[in-house]
Parts: sequence; structure tokens; C-alpha cells
Amino acid sequence: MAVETTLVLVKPDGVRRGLCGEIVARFERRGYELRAARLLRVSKPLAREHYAEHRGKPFFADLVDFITSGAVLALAVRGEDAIAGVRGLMGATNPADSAPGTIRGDLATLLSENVVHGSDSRKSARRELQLFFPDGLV
Ligand code: IDP
Ligand code: MG
Repeated sequence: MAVETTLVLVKPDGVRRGLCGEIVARFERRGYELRAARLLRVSKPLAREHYAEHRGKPFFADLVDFITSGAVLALAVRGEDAIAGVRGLMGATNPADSAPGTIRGDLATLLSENVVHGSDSRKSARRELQLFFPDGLV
């Protein structure tokens, strides 16, 4: 058990559908703390860097196009075991497999438009927080 900070993105589909408040509320109700928030349009270079682990996969170009298709809400979320806990609240990557009660299980149906991103490890969290909050966290 340890206090961790993780990167959450409300993806363009979530922002377009007006789901930011609902999603932020779920993290806050669970007991996590918002350390930083930023509404931004992700550039292609930032998108390619963020999704570097998926470079070369057949869906990479679509992933970059989608995450750059509209505003994204970036959040630094902190709490006890926040990295795994946040991913648990999000549900399985493919909404077809996401349990009801999770963000994706309640709010999404498509793998390509699954509303949220959450860092998957301490190493990813460190790297991704630096990409989206280069000036550090307050
Ligand atoms: P995650 O978002 O749950 O961490 P990843 O495997 O890191 O899942 O994939 C990143 C994003 O890429 C997913 O959230 C999903 O939107 C998209 N994605 C993953 N696998 C596929 C696929 O096979 N086809 C199309 N899009 C995919
Ligand atoms: Mg991932």
C-alpha cells in the first residue's frame, strides 16, 4: 500500500458528451484527491508520445487521430494505491467486457471510444504525468 499519483484523461468522446463532471465525481467520491487538472487539445506529437507503447500496432493511427480529435481533460489523481484503484473504477479496456458500475461499463460501448485513460503502472504514471503536466504538480 502506498500513496500514488496517476494520470487520468477524459478522452474527446467523454468531453464531447459532457461526462467530465460525472467522471470527476466518481474519483472524488471514492476518496481520491485532484492534484491538477488541465483542459487541452492534444497535439499529434504528444499523442504519439503518450501512446508510444502502441506504436506499430494496427490501431495506432486511429488512436492518435481520436485522442487529437477534440478537447481532453487531463487530471492528476492521488490516493492510496491510486494507479490500480483508478483503473478498477474505469473498468476493462473493452466496454463489452467492462462490469456495470464501472465508468466504461456504465458510459461506453465502443473500444475505440471508451471515455477514459488511466496510467497502468508507476513507471507509466511518472512518464505520463510529466507529459501532461511538464511544470510539475502543485
Ligand atoms: P487501456 O486504455 O485500458 O490502458 P490499452 O491497451 O493501453 O488500454 O489501449 C489504449 C487504448 O487503445 C484503449 O483504451 C482503446 O481505446 C484502444 N485500443 C486498445 N486495443 C484496441 C484494438 O484492438 N483496436 C482498437 N482500439 C484499441
Ligand atoms: Mg493503456
